[in-house]
Amino acid sequence: MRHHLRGLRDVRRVLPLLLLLCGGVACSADRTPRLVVKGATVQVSDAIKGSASSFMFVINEGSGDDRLLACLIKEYPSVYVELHDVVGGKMTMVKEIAIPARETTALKRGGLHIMFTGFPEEHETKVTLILTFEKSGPIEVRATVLS
Ligand SMILES: [Cu+2]
Repeated sequence: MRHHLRGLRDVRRVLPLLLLLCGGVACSADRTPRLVVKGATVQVSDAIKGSASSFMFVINEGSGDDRLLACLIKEYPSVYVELHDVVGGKMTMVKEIAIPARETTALKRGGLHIMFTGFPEEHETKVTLILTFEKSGPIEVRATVLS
């Protein structure tokens, strides 16, 4: 009886380790994206009132592709959001932003970015962006507001 209980306890100890290995290198068929977002900023436009763009680096350390589908500002949920790219020098709305596996996708000036309309004139110096990814789901990111 005592021996049996001991065996159960050992299984319980080993199980999390197995799961951990499976999430990492052991399961090569695994196609899970692992996202880290860094350097997020919101640049308020001085030319167009209420207009702002957001830039950041989305690092995908996983072995699966992902896609950015939407964004929301937690503090200002009524702000209108679009995903944009710049094609041939012209800003164009896009439905999604590809986040390929093992790559860093830069949202930057003159390229892919998030566009806000109706960004409040009086605002916090930092806001929380809720980024929604197809596979990774919602990720909250603190962004510095530059004006
Ligand atoms: Cu734009």
